[in-house]
Amino acid sequence: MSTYVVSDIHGKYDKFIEVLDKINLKEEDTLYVLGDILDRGKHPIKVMLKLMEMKNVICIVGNHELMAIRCMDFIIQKITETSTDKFDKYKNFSIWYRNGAKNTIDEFIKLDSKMKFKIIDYMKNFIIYKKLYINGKNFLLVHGGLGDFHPDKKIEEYTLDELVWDRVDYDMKYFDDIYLITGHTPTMLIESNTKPGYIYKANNHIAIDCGACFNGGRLGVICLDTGEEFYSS
Ligand SMILES: [Mn+2]
Repeated sequence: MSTYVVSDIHGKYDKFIEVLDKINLKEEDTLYVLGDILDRGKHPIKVMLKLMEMKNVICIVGNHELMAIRCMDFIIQKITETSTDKFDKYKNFSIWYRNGAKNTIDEFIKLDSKMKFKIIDYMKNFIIYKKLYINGKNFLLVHGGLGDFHPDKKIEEYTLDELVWDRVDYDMKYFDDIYLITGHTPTMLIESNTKPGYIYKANNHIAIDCGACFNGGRLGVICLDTGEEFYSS
């Protein structure tokens, strides 16, 4: 019974299948997906459909899923009326589109309507964070960071944006007894990182977005029981 974490798959279906093979995920294992499944890469919806059929996957919401949830209803509807409410939706759509939504939309609109609603429902059930205790170690899993961090602030007190959009300061140790596992920030962009392209571990941080959707980036997976790391080519 092992626990694995992956993040920021961003439509990289082949890389995802490759790391799944490498970890040899068993039925009794659990895979946490730390958000940003959608956008940028070629097959975001194909990845989502794969996750939906896997029984041992738990998804945590990323900012790209948040943007998508706000827009997918709008894509499905026929736009026949003009109201001020619609302008807000156009605005949301434009933000999502500028963040790499094209491939997600191209795949999404080809689905039948039952499947479209299934995907929306699936994403609406994503959790926001997860606390784990494994082999004597505490872990806190969240997509983005702990925006407006304060040591006494309880996880429940953070806003959705603070957990999903804000970035972690990797030079700062947030907790003495909790490893904070985050995606959202590709490890090659962490200034103090001496091993770009690898999972970053320092100051009780574990940053696992190895930039799969960028040139030279790859998909990283960590096993929380052993600390073992796995990478796509
Ligand atoms: Mn993100």
